[in-house]
Amino acid sequence: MSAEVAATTEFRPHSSHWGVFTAAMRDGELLVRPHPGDPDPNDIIQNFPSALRHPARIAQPMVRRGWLERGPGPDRRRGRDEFVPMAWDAVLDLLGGELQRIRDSHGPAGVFGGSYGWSSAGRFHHAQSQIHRFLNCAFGGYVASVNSYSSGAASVIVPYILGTYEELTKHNVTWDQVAAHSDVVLAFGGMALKNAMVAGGGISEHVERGAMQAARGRGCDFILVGPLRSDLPEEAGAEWVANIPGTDTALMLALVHTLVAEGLHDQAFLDRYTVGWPVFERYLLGEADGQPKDADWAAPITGVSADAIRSLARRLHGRRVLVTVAHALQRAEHGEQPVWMGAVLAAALGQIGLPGGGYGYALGAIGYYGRRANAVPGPTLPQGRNRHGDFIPVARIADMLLNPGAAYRYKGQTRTYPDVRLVYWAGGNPFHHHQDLNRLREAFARLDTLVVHELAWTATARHADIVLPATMTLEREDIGYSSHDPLMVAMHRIADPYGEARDDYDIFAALSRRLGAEDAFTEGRSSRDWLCHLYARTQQALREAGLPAPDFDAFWAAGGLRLPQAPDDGGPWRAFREDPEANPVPTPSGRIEIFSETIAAYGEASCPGHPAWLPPEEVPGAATPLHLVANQPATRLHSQLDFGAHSVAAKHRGREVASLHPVDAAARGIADGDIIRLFNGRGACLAAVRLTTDIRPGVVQLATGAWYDPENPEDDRPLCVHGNPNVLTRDAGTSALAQGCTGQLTVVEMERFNGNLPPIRAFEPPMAG
Ligand code: PGD
Repeated sequence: MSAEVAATTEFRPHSSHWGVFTAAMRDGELLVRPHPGDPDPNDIIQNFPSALRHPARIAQPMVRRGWLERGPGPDRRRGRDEFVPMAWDAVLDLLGGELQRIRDSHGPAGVFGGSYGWSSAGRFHHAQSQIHRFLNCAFGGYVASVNSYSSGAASVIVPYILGTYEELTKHNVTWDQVAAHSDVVLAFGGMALKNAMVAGGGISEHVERGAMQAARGRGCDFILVGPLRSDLPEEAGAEWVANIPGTDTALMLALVHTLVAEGLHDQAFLDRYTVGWPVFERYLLGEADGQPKDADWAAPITGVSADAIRSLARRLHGRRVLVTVAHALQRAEHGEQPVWMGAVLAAALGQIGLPGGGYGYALGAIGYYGRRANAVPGPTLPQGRNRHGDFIPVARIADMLLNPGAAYRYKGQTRTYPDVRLVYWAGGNPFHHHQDLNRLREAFARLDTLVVHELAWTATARHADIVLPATMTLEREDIGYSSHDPLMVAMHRIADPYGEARDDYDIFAALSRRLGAEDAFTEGRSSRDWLCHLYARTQQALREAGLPAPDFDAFWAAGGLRLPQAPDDGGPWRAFREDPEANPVPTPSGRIEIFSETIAAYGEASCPGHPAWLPPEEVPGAATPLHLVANQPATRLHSQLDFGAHSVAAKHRGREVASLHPVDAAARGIADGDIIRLFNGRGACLAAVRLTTDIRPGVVQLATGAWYDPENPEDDRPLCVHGNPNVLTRDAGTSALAQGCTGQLTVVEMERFNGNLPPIRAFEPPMAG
């Protein structure tokens, strides 16, 4: 169904989550150039040329031998078996039959179609939207997932305490305001440029480095609180407060305690704009539990001296302070607390709603946060209505598969895990994003059937029963759009599909036909028809605003369209500050909730009615004395195109590189460039060593995204020879309130690896027999 457009030798526009670019095929080689208007392009686009025709791509449909021979059912051979190539018609008949069987015997409750994952930037071929539309329109519904691995705790707690998650956190303070107005940016977890370099849907301008440089040039102080100095760029000239990972809530409590003890807090702001301060203050001052949360109390918890905490608090008084909290902090045990406590610290400083001040939750976490919103809507594929309605919090997938029928808590409710028999994934890689991968393997072994659409042989594809090869974004047309970037991109097709790969849309259209619901899914449109149809929404909005509204052909020929943007007027927080009665925030009280009666009434020990320091269960100890920070990588997005040259070049001896402090290395006889084994009770992986003093002693950092590569897949807990930290992380929710992912932080031990270095096989296609 893709429009038949020849691969192009001219440079044509395209887009990715890591930025807008142009590309061309010349003499069989892919050439990629960043968007000329981008002040700070993302080098990750240079993964494309080597990835396009890499043998890690999936060339034809494949079915796992054991599933083919014995039929659907639980099987520990998943991820260990060989694959049988199959023609498209035959494999679609087989899958159509299996979907019918599941629907007849289990109904929509038998299928998990959450299919979490970032897939690609184009708004039509976005795989997660395609699969949801297919399951809704052609299958009759599915068990869905809610929230995200990025912000599972924050997106749940914010509506109780601040209001609308999107508006009141990530977008309320802009980079322009920081450049022009902030005196102090107090960044918990920093704002690493590698994160801001990425934006869902693709952006044409990366502005963060320039904004920090401008703010710094004006005299703004950046203060980075976190174990990794690299979490703010050099341009910010930041002071570094290297706290123990996972202790930011205690540090914030002590800052607020100092403000209160020294009469430096803004009581008038708290009285007018918040509810619940008196309850919280009793806890803060120790009237509730006998323990004041002062700097002396926080010092041993956080690893920051009491004097440093007190002097930091004093420096915040009377200045335009912006408090930011990175997504990373809430991707850990009790991740709700730093999000909530960051808001309380900002409220106590009284700056919320002022230009460049207040609370910028997650500012810098993604490239389109802190930017002006587009004034007209962009294209979105309608996903239909899921009539089934059941869901799980996204990071509870292994729990669900291992414990059908079990009860769990979420947002004050007791819910029950469904009995899922078939999991269908398109556009995500749970062997990248999920925690405790050995447990995930156990969970997938319980299924009848696992179906995966992928462009490359990720570990998820290797664990599937039916693997359908999907085109890569460069091999199809689409529209690139991000809600806070003015350039809507006509993404031209650059290259022909690899092997027999097909667009996810075409695969779902063919399956819909087999389920007797083709029209319900396609509405009679080809891919090109859909692009025209989705574009019409933006065109109509432009026309209604009295602005030039080119037709689709003109948009396509121009390669893109600059969209109007809303003014930077301070948004809902400014309006709230000016008149809280007329412009309440959408919380139960209409104010910032420092104490939430709703949350308190849920009675969860893991998330009480006001922010609190809740010591984590998992702390360094004798067997695992080090913290492991498993953060986002810089040379790829998550695990995408890990086989691309830019990602591979950043590895050492083929392994992902872990950063550690020379003191921790010396204590174990480890030198720069060595290979180490990182391990804990859940698993083990190899990594290469980079020694640096820009990390707090006692902390090891290993980015996510190296493809899971078990040395011996037959083992229950194989060594990952490549460096995927999710073999080590813990599969537990942030709290009973949100059940978010806690993958950012765990505890480990390490040793020098002295054995023969096992080869990396993650990028070789699996055996086909
Ligand atoms: P990606 O590697 O982006 O990871 O998890 P996510 O699953 O999104 O996976 C996308 C997959 O889609 C890739 O395998 C890619 O090849 C495939 N793909 C791309 N385009 C297409 C297409 O058109 N069609 C199809 N069918 N497939 C396509 C990310 C998740 O990981 C996120 S968002 C976060 S924030 C979490 N972060 C952490 C963390 O900080 N620490 C740990 N330990 N773990 C994390 N996991 C989470």
